[in-house]
Amino acid sequence: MTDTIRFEIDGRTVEAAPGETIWTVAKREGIEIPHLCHRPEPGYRPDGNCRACMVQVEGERALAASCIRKPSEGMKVSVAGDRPSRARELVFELLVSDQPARETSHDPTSQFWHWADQVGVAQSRFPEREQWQPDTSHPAMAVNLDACIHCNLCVRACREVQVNDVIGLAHRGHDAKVVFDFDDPMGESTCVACGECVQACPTGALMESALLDEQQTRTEWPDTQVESVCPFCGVGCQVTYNVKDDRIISVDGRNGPSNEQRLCVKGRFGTDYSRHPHRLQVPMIRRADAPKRGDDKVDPANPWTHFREASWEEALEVAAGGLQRIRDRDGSGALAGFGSAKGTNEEAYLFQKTVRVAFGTNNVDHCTRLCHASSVAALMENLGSGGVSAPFNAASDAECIIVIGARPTENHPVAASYLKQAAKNGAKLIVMDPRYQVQLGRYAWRNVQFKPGQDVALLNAMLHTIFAEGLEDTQYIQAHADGVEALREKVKDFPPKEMAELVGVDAQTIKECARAYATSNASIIFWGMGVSQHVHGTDNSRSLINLALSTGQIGRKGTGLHPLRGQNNVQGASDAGMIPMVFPDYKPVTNADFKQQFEDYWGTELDGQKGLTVVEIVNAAHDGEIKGMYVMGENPAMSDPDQTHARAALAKLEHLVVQEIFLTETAFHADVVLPASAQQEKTGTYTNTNRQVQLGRPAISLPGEARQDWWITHEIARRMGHDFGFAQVREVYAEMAGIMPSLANITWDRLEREGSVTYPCPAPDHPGEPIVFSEGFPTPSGRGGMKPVDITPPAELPDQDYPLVLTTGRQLEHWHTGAMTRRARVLDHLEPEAIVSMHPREIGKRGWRAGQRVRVTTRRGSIALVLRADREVPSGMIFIPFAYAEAAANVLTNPQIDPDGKIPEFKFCAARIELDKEKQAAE
Ligand SMILES: Nc1nc2c(c(=O)[nH]1)N[C@H]1C(S)=C(S)[C@@H](COP(=O)(O)OP(=O)(O)OC[C@H]3O[C@@H](n4cnc5c(=O)[nH]c(N)nc54)[C@H](O)[C@@H]3O)O[C@H]1N2
Ligand SMILES: Nc1nc2c(c(=O)[nH]1)N[C@H]1C(S)=C(S)[C@@H](COP(=O)(O)OP(=O)(O)OC[C@H]3O[C@@H](n4cnc5c(=O)[nH]c(N)nc54)[C@H](O)[C@@H]3O)O[C@H]1N2
Ligand SMILES: [Mo]
Repeated sequence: MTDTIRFEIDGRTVEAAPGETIWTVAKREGIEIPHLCHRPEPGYRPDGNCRACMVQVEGERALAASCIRKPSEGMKVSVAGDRPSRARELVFELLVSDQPARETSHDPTSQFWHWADQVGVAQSRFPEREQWQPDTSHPAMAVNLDACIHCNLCVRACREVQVNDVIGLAHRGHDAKVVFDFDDPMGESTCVACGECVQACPTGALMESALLDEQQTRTEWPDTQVESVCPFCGVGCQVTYNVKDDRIISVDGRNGPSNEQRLCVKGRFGTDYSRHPHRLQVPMIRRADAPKRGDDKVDPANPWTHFREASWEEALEVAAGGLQRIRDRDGSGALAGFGSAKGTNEEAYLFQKTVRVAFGTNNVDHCTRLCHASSVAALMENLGSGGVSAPFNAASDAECIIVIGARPTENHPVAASYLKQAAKNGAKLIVMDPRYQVQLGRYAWRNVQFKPGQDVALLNAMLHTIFAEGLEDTQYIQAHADGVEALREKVKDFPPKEMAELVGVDAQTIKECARAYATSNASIIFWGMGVSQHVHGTDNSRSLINLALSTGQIGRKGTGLHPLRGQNNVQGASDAGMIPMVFPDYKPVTNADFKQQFEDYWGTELDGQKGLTVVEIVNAAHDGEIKGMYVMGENPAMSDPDQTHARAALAKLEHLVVQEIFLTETAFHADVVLPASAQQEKTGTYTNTNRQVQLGRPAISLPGEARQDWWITHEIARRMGHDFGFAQVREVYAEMAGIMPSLANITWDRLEREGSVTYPCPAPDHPGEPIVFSEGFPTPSGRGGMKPVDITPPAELPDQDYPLVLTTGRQLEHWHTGAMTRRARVLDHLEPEAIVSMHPREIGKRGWRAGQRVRVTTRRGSIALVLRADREVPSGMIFIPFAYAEAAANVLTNPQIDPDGKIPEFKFCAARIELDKEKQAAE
């Protein structure tokens, strides 16, 4: 290579690529140079402030910090020489003098002490400095500034890597001090507990408090470290589980392609749910004298009022026998299964195979139906593929980024860090959401706070501007997209000026956003549940596709369409065929050829009719048409809309088998409860939102008699007469990969070696294609489709009795129905109770106070919870997260569904709020 720089380190000739520092080259050459303020991991800018990495450059008087100094041709660098060695020693001596003595230090095995040992400085000859008070105000992290060396890594971690802007360095010189916000205790600051600073801190000044005793001394060290993936969201962060005595004591971010070492509060501090005492440990069968199903709640700490213990043999016989009985008597159509997007690809594949082969029906679905079903419907219809066109990290290459109906700082926090970084580096970030987004909005070029349910009006108005001003990409359209004429005609009816009032955004802003998106060299769109969870969710997504195709903002670097996938394995579970209309890899069940292909592969006859979807299955159970169900790793009694109806449906089932890790609200209704494996206990692959297939490994053992999910499903199929003959997980993977072209070139061995491979993958040594659709689309014509769409109002509009719009969703700390996160110590501590958010002005107008108990009522039901003041929520709207069983949002929500995606309208219904009279009286 011509740009290579040749220079010498300690007399050895070495080569540097352009931009590389002396430190990086030395490291590659196996020459260790101490470092404290320098972190070679991605995202960290060298700062050169601690001077632990000093080297001598021949001919220069002053020593140089090797972490920041770049070599030049012919330069002679001395690392081991006397002068640089003594200088580094002195640096460590000074630093050691400022540290608590090693025996009482917070982390005697920290990076700092490691390097002090290497340099040979154990004790200092300088006097010790004054003591600091520990800051233990945060439930997950302890701050002990007596060990702080002002290396500034935590500041860079917080501001530059995770872009949370909480940590700063106040004062100068000897008084310099790390502060949170305005020198607040960490636990009272705006810290979102991503823990990046803890991971970066080289001295133990910032540490996981779980590793420390009361004297702030480290007492816990891992005996093993296991490379796995995070169990929570679709970002798919790679983690290292640090394990001691069969318990995860801490979690670190690993250098995965989607997270580059970053994590969020759940991944880092929330995996202890798997060791919660409520974990199911023995198979259970409903007692003959138990109360009627669904009539009352079961105490997960004492399930014996409703269930009795059973052996695996008995439990599996009863579970499979009940399903078989219904199949024999009422036919396959009387059975259905809900699988899990939290489980592995192999579990999902086995689950859908069991329903299709052993139950004999396509009635198999999962939470994707409640999630991106409408997005996928629109994407399949118009682009021929439901996956993302580019990874979220592509935001770094974009000039314009639209985030619409998604709240990534809470729901995909690691992805959000890339979006915030891109915005800080100059990309125009446009946030479109009825609820203002403080965290992301700070970095936005435009915050478009528009009226809920008006996405089509807003997006059509943008398209109007694009066509009216000739900003469409005619060349791209000619080459790759159909339907432009009809679209152009349609959006003529949506001039921004006329849409402004309906949408609640001035025409100028709409036009500016349209221009920015259309004219930038690379624009990318991210969307989430605010787009998909409406009765017009598919139309919303069609509009986004229209935007991308009309402007050619897809298929190139920095462009694309990215529906942020929610669950850790919702992409994989969908790919694996846990969808009622399609076999694995989206092969329509109604297509005779595909049916034949799968019949041959599985050696059995299959059902050629589309199965029912989640909400349809619940309705069919309510109507008595579905009589038996197998639910694995989903909690529909909490996550389905119109909960009273959903639970009544579950209660009506003749036979319900629930395979879970906790006794959930769904399991309350079960006849048989099968104790399964948590993510931390199993082997398997997961596919994240970026289409990266990644390997998860077991870190801890199964509790009690719990068994692996895949084994349980396999047993149920076997006991219904279909022995698939798998002995281990990798065999399941091999069968999947054998019939799923999407997994071509991605072998199990490869995943064990590489940890992560993106599909589609063109060759066994290729890392996979992060960006797709550069040469057109996987549709029959090879072209994408633009579809004109009209405004469909939400199914239930506010009126006199129910004057407010109720929207539901998530919080950073909780996972969906709370089954897991309310059993995670730190997460539960951070968000302990059910709340409804309302703008403080609206609270004031009613003469109420935040913190009061209120009652929220819709046409479906009523719940009582605590009122929270939240400036993000616009007037006329209230927001409720759906994680709290004691005040379940889905008691209130509207089950009306989108005609194409069959997704319910979780984001919009009419509601009323009043003070909770009973509670006020009791106070
Ligand atoms: N902490 C946490 N993270 C999660 C999850 C979790 O439970 N907890 N769940 C995971 C899953 S499965 C999913 S699907 C994702 C979901 O992630 P997101 O899609 O971010 O989910 P939500 O919070 O439900 O809603 C997103 C946004 O839609 C906005 N919105 C409401 N109504 C409208 C509307 O009419 N139009 C538009 N454009 N926006 C609207 C809301 O104000 C909200 O900001 O998160 C994943 N990550
Ligand atoms: N009101 C309202 N409702 C919504 C939404 C909304 O925005 N608003 N969003 C919808 C969306 S996008 C989604 S994705 C759904 C999510 O709905 P669900 O999938 O029903 O919600 P989770 O709480 O994630 O349920 C996962 C269950 O799996 C269990 N589990 C975890 N790991 C394992 C495992 O390894 N093995 C087994 N066997 N079990 C395991 C957990 O204990 C938990 O009970 O909710 C939907 N419902
Ligand atoms: Mo979801």
